[in-house]
Amino acid sequence: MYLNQKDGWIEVICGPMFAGKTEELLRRVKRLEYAKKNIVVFKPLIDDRYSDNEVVSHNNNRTKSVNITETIQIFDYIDSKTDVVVIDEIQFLDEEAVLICEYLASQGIRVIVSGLDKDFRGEPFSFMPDLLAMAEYVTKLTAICVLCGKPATRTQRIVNGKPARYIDPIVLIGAEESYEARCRSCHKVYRKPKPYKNRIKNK
Ligand code: TTP
Ligand code: MG
Repeated sequence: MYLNQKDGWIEVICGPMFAGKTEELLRRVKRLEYAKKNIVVFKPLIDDRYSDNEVVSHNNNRTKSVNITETIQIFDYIDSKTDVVVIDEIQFLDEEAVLICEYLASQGIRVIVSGLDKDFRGEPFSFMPDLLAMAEYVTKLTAICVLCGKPATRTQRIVNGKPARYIDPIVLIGAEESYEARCRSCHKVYRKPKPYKNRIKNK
């Protein structure tokens, strides 16, 4: 170990909606602020639910953030003094995010990101599997299933009171749809293909 060595790494906080991913991200940011680290927080512009230049959790905790539409813009806001790069809702960025997180970590930067591991269909969310594979540390949070109270690992999308259709768009932040945390058995997707249906004998 060298003196003054600057170690970089990637940590990912993932899970379904309502798991407290943003809350956990903000907790880590707060600790690093107390330690006087040089931190830059980013979020994709696509999510404008709360505020334009802040990351806000359900508990109303918040921190200043920079809106970006493309991952490459990160380089406009960091310099040699940056210790930590933080990105909330990373699943909405372009897939260059994986290479850029790798590069930042290789340059001694601590990269802390949070994002959905699965989309409303219960399938991997865009480049998240690659990012999870590259990360040194992964925290997979669960929520609570609104139907049965068991740990929820999935996000149920509901449109007009019914489970969303498999063919619906992955990215949807509008007024008609709503989301719930659900466990594997309570999670429903209208017309999701079931390739191995009835393949287990006597079940
Ligand atoms: P999140 O920050 O993951 O949701 P959250 O704030 O409830 O979770 P947490 O407390 O863990 O931070 O935001 C997810 C966003 O993604 C939300 O705006 C809805 C959207 N979304 C899609 O566009 N497509 C999908 O398939 C799913 C599951 C969510
Ligand atoms: Mg969140």
